[in-house]
Amino acid sequence: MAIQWFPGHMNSARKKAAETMEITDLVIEVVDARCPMASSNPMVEEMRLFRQRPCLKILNKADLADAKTTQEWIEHLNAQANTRAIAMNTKNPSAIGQILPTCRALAPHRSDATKPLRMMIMGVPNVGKSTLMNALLKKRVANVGDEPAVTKTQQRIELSSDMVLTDTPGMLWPKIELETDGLMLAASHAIGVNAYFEDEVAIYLAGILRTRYGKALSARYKIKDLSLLDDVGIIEHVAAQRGYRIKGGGVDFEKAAHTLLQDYRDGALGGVSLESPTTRAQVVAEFAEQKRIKAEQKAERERQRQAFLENNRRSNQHEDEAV
Ligand SMILES: Nc1nc2c(ncn2[C@@H]2O[C@H](COP(=O)(O)OP(=O)(O)OP(=O)(O)O)[C@@H](O)[C@H]2O)c(=O)[nH]1
Ligand SMILES: [Mg+2]
Repeated sequence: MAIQWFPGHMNSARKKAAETMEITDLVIEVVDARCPMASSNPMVEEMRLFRQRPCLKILNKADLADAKTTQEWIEHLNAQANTRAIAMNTKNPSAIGQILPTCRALAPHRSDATKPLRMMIMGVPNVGKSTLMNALLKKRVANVGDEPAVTKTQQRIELSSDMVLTDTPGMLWPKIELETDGLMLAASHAIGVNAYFEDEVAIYLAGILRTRYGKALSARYKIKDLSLLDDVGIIEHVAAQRGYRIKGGGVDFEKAAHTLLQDYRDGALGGVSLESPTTRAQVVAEFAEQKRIKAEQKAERERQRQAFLENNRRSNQHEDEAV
């Protein structure tokens, strides 16, 4: 089952964001560097393109991502029209100085007190929007916390006489189409814990770690021969290695699943990226192909239904004529 999370406050946040977009010159979209496309909100894209606003994408939590893959994403995103991308670790924001000059360059017509540059920070929950706002202001004006949906309302702050910044609540969208996007968002802690099963998400994460980050995975949990374990086996191994047991003696799978997720979230496995421009292109192409096949099957079923109805109609007509 695809993971979905669109609580009521996000619907209000969407309406409010659409209003604020009208009086915004530039969107700063904070995405998760470990899954920059899965964490790009299509609603933000739609709103911003409707108003033709440029976008600065901040690939945040870059300290937790695979540096090589993050660089590939930066190049990929910088090739898009009206978009600039910067990798960032807002907890240790040494690159923070790049942000405002890049924003100015994206909206050069807004540059003085009569026409201040109006920026809106948007993004999925728990990705670091408020931390970024605080870092830009160099003081704590917004609450931050490691759980989705800390910020509940917009907050507008003057950065200087010619720059205004609005922080917004984290937003997802009503239907996450790609199942793997939901899994990536849940693994990266952008989704409320009641909207998914941790063991399902951890099994997905184990699959990525096994195929792409086998060395770090084996080192962390002292796995001797990773080729002997499948995704579920990895979590069972974590449980055994940590001594997680349930009453009666079996392994505590849920606790081990939680540990794996927490280690990924804390960076204990080193830099991990869940998707790259190449894997993304593959997933999108597969999804489009599945959609095409489903549409063809639906059309074929409809064709058969119409043929059946037509046959019925003809045979009824035949019988009527015979009487
Ligand atoms: N490792 C790491 N953690 C970060 C980074 N930026 C933010 N965090 C942490 O991520 C968590 C969420 O940060 P917030 O700034 O509250 O995120 P937000 O996007 O405002 O979240 P909502 O308001 O809930 O949508 C906090 O625990 C931050 O300390 C980063 O660059 N690297
Ligand atoms: Mg916030």
